[in-house]
Amino acid sequence: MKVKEYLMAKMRDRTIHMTLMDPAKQDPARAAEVASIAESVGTDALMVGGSTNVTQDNLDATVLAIKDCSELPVIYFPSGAQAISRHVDAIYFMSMLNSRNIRNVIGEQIKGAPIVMRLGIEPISMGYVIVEPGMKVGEVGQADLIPRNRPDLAVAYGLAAQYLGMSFLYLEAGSGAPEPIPKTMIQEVRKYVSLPLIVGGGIRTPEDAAMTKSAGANAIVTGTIVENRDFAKALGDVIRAIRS
Ligand code: 1GP
Repeated sequence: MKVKEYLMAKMRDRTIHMTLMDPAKQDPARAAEVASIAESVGTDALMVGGSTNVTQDNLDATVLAIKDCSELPVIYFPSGAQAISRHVDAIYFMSMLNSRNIRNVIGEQIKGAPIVMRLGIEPISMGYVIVEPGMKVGEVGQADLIPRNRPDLAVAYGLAAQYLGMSFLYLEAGSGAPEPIPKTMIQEVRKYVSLPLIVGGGIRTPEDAAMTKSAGANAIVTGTIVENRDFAKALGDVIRAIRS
């Protein structure tokens, strides 16, 4: 089964959870360990990517190590075309819709598209929208951040992604954000946009996860949680809140 179909099938039944690992933040052996613990506590897919310091070498080594010890789909979450791994199961072929820099909207995609074709990686089209505070990804992506009190603007971006024919919409508060995307914003986007909705950034507790799910997210991404040495219980609690 293709990765997009796998995700869509799961999202038809319930909200899913994806674990994000940054190849620059641990060595491949640790990434493999993190992936297998995340799988054992019920994550549905693995995402690999980071805003800075992702190289072809650390990306390939991380993906290969993860693939060795997990059956879950591994999806590349790129910050540009400088590194693309042939070993992933799919790539989010994404556009940062609210970047002021055209490079993040379509430039890197033009560089990456022929590589994705040549390597035969499944592209999953995604509109990526950065909400305040945006953290590192907002800064390096030169995002015109969506203010937290402007759900209408998030809806407008979501509708634009839908009308442009994208498959998924990702609302991102930024890795390590002090708070997740506001509930009202998720609810408004859910009300008007029919694309599968991925939400991430700042989700660390079962309460954050439950709020994000009940507001209407189809998929919840967490990354920072697995940067702690002993994360199994914390991640398990978050995933249980998403599944219950
Ligand atoms: C970042 O949305 C993801 O791209 C995950 O964020 O690290 O805050 O969980 P956290």
